[in-house]
Amino acid sequence: MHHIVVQRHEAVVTVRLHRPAVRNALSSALLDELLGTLAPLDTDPEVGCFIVTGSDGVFAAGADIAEMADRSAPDMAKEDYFARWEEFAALKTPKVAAVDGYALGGGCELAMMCDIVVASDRAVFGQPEVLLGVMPGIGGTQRLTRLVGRAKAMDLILTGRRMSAEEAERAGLVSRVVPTNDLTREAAAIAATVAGLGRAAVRAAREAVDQSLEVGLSHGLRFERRSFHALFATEDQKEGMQAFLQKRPPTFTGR
Ligand code: CO8
Repeated sequence: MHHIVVQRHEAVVTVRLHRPAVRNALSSALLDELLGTLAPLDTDPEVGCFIVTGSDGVFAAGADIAEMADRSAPDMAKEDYFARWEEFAALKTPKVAAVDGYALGGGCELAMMCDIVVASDRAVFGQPEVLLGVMPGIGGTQRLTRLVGRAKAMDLILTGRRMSAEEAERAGLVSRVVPTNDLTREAAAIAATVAGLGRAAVRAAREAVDQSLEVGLSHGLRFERRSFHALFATEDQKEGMQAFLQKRPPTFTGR
């Protein structure tokens, strides 16, 4: 592994982007390593949450500009460049992004592909692609607009300006902002909480929330109800409800 560092602590797997010389720029090789690592773990019943993080002061400075710079339009179309990032977004295991410093371009898009975004108070988000003569290409125009609304998405994407963690939280891109020194601990605590819950419930809830970005209300409500009903086939549903009624903590088994 050259571009990421992977650590496992109980049911939580942390992936640290590690291309310090280029501010964790997201190359195709990095994506290969990321998917090669996380896709098999996505079906591992012992894994309950992923954390994606960067280094001190840089989450990721975007897609790898050097890799793209000389490509032609037919090259990009033929490869369907960036399409495989959707495989990352589609992983069923909940993903926590722990963002310190720059999350620009593809870095911001990567954070938005995660389910819970915890940011340090010095994190900076932006979609600066117009400054390079291009536009967001890993979901920025779609996810950012759904998360923060058209007015702010246009402001950020058409000017390329950066926004602070505080503004990103106010706008709905970031779940929590914490002091920089607390970032790792906070992300680990969130991931441990999620990983300790009933696996089927967490995965179904995650998928249902994301459906709200895809479909209309009545379809989404139907999807939610069907998923809710299906959870009554799990032992964790019986255990969770019985434990509540018996006034004791639940023991979830993932079945
Ligand atoms: N790609 C490749 N190399 C990079 C990148 C990047 N995204 N970002 C930084 N680097 C390299 C620099 O070239 C530099 O290399 P060298 O040491 O050889 O000169 C090294 O990293 C350090 O960079 P800086 O000196 O600039 O470091 P600073 O700490 O001063 O600044 C910043 C850090 C603010 C993050 C700055 O590097 C920066 O602005 N980076 C570019 C941010 C950006 O524009 N991101 C958007 C990239 S494009 C994208 O994500 C999606 C494109 C969509 C295309 C759609 C196609 C289908």
